[in-house]
Amino acid sequence: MHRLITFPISHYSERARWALEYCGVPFKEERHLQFFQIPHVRRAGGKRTVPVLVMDSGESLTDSRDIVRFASEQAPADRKLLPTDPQALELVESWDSRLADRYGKKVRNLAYWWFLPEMSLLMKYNNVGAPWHERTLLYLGKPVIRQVISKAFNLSEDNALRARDAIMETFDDVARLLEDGRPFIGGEAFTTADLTFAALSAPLVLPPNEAPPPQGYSLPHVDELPDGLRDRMNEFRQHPAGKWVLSVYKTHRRPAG
Ligand SMILES: N[C@@H](CCC(=O)N[C@@H](CS)C(=O)NCC(=O)O)C(=O)O
Repeated sequence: MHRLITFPISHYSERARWALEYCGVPFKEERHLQFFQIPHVRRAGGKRTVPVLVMDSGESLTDSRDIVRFASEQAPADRKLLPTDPQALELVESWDSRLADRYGKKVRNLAYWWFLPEMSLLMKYNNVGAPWHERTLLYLGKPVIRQVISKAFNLSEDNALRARDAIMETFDDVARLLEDGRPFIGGEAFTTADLTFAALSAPLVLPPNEAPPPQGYSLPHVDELPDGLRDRMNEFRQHPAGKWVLSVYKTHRRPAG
């Protein structure tokens, strides 16, 4: 069985998890917490980021993009995530890269900026399914985690505002693309561009997870948020692109079979 090394709350991990489940590739998820992933990732041949897929063959895929492509290769014909038509493929790949490279990092920074002050709520979802000793040590490190993460990602009010504006630009671009009535970014078929946009946007719109914990993506429920945070999140949840993400989670966050 392939092993997928993740953080429960990582949106890049969700991108890989969703692709594997959607394409019907069996795998076992190994959830770790921030910093504790490093030895596991290194042993698997990665640098330090999750997700990493350790395949049956012993080889590893150390980037979510490669895991999505691997999943699509294994998928039955009606679950492929890459179009065969060259023009559609070009559009899908260019969106996929733009989203995965720049956009995903902006979302991570804004989501940490929002959730770090809500440490108890963050920990409740951050830690789901991780080993008990990692949970205990992260809990003990709680007083410094906020500073360490803030420093690592250079979080500040100004940077959060800049991230919000860049994210909104992408939301507007996606909404504009969908205005012609197409159901998906690349046209008629659900592809990696849709999966990537939805998975990487999930921390901003909080789609409900229908799988029993510790399966699926571990995110707070919108009703648990303090009012101020819920209001900020509603800007994304009520945007046409945000509504589209929520609807795609409902219709396409389903395993094959
Ligand atoms: N390009 C990578 C990015 C993955 C990434 O940034 N993962 C974050 C979690 S969302 C991570 O592992 N951060 C831990 C670290 O940087 O130490 C991919 O798509 O797999």
